[in-house]
Amino acid sequence: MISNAIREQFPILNQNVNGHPLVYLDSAATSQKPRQVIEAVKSYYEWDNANVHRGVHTLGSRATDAYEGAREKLAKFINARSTKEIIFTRGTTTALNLVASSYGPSAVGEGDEIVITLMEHHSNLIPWQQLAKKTGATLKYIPLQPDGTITLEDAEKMITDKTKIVAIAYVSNVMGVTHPIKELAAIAHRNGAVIVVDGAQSTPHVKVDMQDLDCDFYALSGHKMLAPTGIGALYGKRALLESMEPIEFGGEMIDDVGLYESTWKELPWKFEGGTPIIAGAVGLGAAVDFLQEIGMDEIHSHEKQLAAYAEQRLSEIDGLTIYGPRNREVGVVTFNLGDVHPHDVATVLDAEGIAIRAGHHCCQPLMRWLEASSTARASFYLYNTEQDVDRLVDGLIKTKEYFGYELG
Ligand code: 7TS
Repeated sequence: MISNAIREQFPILNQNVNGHPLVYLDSAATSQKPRQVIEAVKSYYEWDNANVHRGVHTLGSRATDAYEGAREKLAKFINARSTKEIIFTRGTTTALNLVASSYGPSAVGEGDEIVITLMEHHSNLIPWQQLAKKTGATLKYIPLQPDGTITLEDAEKMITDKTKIVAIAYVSNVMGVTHPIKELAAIAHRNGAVIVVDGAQSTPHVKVDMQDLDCDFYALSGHKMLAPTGIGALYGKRALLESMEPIEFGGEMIDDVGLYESTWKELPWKFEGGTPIIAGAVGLGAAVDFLQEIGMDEIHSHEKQLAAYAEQRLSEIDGLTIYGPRNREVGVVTFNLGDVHPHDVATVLDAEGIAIRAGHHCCQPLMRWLEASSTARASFYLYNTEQDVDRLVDGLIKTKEYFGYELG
């Protein structure tokens, strides 16, 4: 069971903000960090800091072991077949851009199609838009149901033998929708396409298994799963990564450099030009340990319960519209409170010590589809409790009073 003991391991949560105990409900933007992760990064800098893959000196080997050890932990965590399939990147955005820039032009040409959905984060939309523009391919959108889900029937219609790439988020950062990735991967493969999965919002919250999902590429961000900012990863099937050219050239990624020709290191290093994000990777390794000690199934069921409680409590507030499906798998709940601007909602809540996000959440096409210029979003993680939901509901009732609405 997830308990207060877990919450206590996050030092930042133990503070007052604007005179109230902090309630942090913005983990979809970035998660807080447990002491174990903070200590791992601190200890790395205090004891092991050196550059990797070069010197023979002791600190150099310790740093290399720590960096490569983190890759092993992540590979096991997502059940990749090998560490060669894990490229460290700055985050999901960089990972998706790497696929679009390196794999994209070799796979997509005029008349081909790239299939995505209307609810993609801009990071999983613009790279494909750019690729389509450069190559003369067509970008197609799987339509959304009223609750923001997609149907496999629609996916079957959109994904054809013209499709070369299907790119989709496992979990939406706005609607809290979980897409049927395994089934979509099967449809993509039947049509000779690859599937690229944006795992920014799934990896922190549900158990993910690369071999079971059978996705070809999968992008993730460390900072959303308890690790520091600036570290993330691209998983890719080995044969695909082998066939791809690096997009960043320089130190660390080369095998032999001549005056006019050079060769690259083997996987995964050919995609990691320059001094890598060593301390970030160490932090990500510690975050993976922490998540595994609790158990992803445990985290998932805690969040599912919390999301159900939030859906129920929020729906008691008159005039509040919740977007997205009911019985969501993860703790992302997006809403609007009458015609109060979401920024005003977030400002009043902030005065109560409650942190939520307001805006378009980097999903402008989705906002247009919702016919909302912006929304408010509360997102939960393993350290949140039902009391946090209660504080949110109390804060929203205060917001209504403040803006002169009658209490619901
Ligand atoms: N994809 C999804 C589904 C996301 O939620 C985000 C970040 C990204 C990609 C980009 O991740 P990055 O680590 O490369 O920035 N989402 C959010 C959010 O919902 N609020 O702030 C950032």
